[in-house]
Amino acid sequence: MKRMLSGIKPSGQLTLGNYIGALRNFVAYQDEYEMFVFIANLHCVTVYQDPKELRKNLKDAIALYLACGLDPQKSCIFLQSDVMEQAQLGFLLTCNTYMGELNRMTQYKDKVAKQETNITAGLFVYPSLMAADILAYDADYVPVGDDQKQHVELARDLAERFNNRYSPTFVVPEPVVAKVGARIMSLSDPTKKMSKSDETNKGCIYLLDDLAVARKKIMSAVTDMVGAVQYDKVNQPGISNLLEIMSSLSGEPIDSIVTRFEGKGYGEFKKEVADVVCETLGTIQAKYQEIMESDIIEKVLEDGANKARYIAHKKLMKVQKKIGIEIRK
Ligand code: ATP
Ligand code: LTN
Repeated sequence: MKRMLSGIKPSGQLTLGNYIGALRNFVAYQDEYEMFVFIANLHCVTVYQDPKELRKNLKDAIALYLACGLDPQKSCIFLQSDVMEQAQLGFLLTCNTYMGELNRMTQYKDKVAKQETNITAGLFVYPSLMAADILAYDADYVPVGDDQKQHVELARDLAERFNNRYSPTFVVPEPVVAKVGARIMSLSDPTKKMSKSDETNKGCIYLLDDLAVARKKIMSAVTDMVGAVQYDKVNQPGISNLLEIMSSLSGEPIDSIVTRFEGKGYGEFKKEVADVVCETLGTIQAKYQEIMESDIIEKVLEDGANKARYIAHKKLMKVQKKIGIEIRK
């Protein structure tokens, strides 16, 4: 069975973008692959987080993993910081990454371009840690949204570099980006990604949003003056985004939705999008409540960390021997 791995940062409450672009796919893949899914809590602190909020977001994220259908019997679910080997491998890979490569990472470049202050060294080297997350487990595939593809490509480069410099050690991973829903846009500005850590973003639907609030956000989503429900990302980014949301949640192809709404107004269309979204959120939230009331989270994390640590430890030892910093057999 091929192995698949991915992670989400608990840098805020999980969004509909995270669900459509990531979580939903993890759930679908867990029957087909040996799945490793973790909470990237180390990645998360590359930007300052309020500790109290972080604790809440972290627990909610795990509960939402389970509520969205990740099954601990099928997937190894764990916390990044529980596997110290991952961070140690991260350091070793940082020593095999060039500054120029990190300088080229769009996520970092965007922050620099926005003249954000207090960009940390952790944020700069984050892609090398992400490579370690992936390479420690010999993941064959890494399902991610569009914005993370470049980081997985760096992980490939680092794996190949290490394999060539020393000897074959790492599996070279492949990014898997879904055709529909890889980049859900903000409802208030459909030229920007729907992002959980964008505080000004009113166009973001959180998985734990009150259903009435979520409905209102959709009904007031920015559209255009064209007046026809069509998939045209350039001229109708708002409507196209709603079409992607609806299609990925209902399974109905975009073409078929477009045909059904021929000659109909945006109000009617938005109402149906809101119905589909609220149905999804309602189901997730009911399961989330059950999970929060149980004591399953700690057990899941403990089992996940034990399984993950075993694999990452073996890989780290192998790497350290090849580099020459470990002399014991
Ligand atoms: P942040 O705002 O802190 O950067 P984020 O919401 O962009 O966070 P991440 O934790 O970086 O989310 O992403 C987790 C996964 O969800 C990644 O695979 C990412 O590509 C995917 N993802 C995030 N936002 C979207 C979106 N708007 N559309 C599709 N996929 C998304
Ligand atoms: N950087 C990713 C989260 C992440 C990840 C990973 C995803 C950290 N390590 C390894 C896939 C594989 C993000 O911000 N979404």
